[in-house]
Amino acid sequence: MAVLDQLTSQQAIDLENKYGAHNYHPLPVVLSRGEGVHVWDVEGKQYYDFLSAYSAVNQGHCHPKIVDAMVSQAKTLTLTSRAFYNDMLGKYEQFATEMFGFDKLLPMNTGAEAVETALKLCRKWAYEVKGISENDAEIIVCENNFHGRTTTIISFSNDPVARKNFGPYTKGFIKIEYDNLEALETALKNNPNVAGFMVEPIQGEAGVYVPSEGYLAKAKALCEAHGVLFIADEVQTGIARTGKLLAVDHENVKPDVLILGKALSGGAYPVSAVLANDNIMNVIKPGNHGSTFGGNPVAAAVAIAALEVVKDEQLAENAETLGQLFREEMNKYIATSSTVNLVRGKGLLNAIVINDDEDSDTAWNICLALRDNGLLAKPTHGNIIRFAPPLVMNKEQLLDCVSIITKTLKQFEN
Ligand code: IF1
Repeated sequence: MAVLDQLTSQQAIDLENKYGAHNYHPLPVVLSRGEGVHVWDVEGKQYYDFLSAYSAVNQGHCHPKIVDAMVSQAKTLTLTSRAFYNDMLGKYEQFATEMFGFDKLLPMNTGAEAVETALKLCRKWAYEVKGISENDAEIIVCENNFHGRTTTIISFSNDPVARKNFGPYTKGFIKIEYDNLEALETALKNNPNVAGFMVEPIQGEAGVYVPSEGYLAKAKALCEAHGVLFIADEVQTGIARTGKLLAVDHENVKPDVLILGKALSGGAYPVSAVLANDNIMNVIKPGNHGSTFGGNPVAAAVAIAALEVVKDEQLAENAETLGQLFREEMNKYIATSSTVNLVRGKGLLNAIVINDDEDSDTAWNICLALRDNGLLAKPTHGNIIRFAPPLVMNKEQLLDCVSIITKTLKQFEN
């Protein structure tokens, strides 16, 4: 079959099944076009995208400003490696550090790479600034975390599917309960080898689990008191998703190390970054860390455009307003529902919990029905459905989506 032949949905699915590794279980829908809050399948059916590529497409699909920046830079210079300077990286680093309020940025490509970068940075800081003896540094993480899929990152996951048979695992991590300040204090107390605490401001994969109010601020204060770096993984929660530029902004917390990815490029290109001030970032010297593609000129141009869109179109404010409306409307439905237990979230990162077991297929079947009714979402943990539309949505579209969702849920009421 010629590469440019138009496939049917079934043909595309069959090809992936036959020639691709089976490392995903996608919802059966084959997309071929996207614009703003909408995507279209190969048969031309239109859908609202309520996943946004796991919050990478916050700025909407194929945002013209981001695409223009990408195309124009792609026609000029794509890659130099960091063996040479390029004329875009510095501009991007200045723009992003000013926007997020840090001295320096270290550019990478994927979220997992940025998490790895933050862990390496934290360890090196621990040995060279904090004075922990070599190989003794420990980093505290939370149960039910999701930080990516590299060997080190899955070493401190507690998801058996993500971990099993990928050992031996990387040492040096302490796992504590999420949203539990006493557990954090206990882990910090009397352990001079703790170098950092890495946390998701809202646990995404765990099911959009929002911690108690004040948790992040108090956790940051505890870290400060113990001379431990507070590392915020905002790969999913950052870039306006939760109604502020960063989710930590809800509690006015300034992380020592900030990890960004996904929507840093508006989903146009893999762009991730670690930000920190000089007292931390300056431990990184030539040769310590890097990546062939990290900081390439296309990534830099795309990221500047993607961040400008967030500011110019006031996406954080929109996410805040629409998120409140969404939860209000869903709560009205839930009040009389026996199928949905609750809705939770912040901004436009939300989830509903279905009244069924974690190993039931109800949430999956609801997502299939949502698809048939023109809205795409994906279950997590069997009975939770994540709702994360692009942040360029307007009120009318959101209410249209609420009516699709409630109409679909009604099919499942008994
Ligand atoms: C997949 C979830 C979302 C992340 C945080 C780092 C990374 C992620 C907080 C790594 C990635 C993804 C990847 C995606 C599923 C997904 C996810 F369901 F697992 F929880 F977004 F909701 N830190 N999250 O959420 O970033 O290396 O993927 O660029 O397909 O595995 P990455």
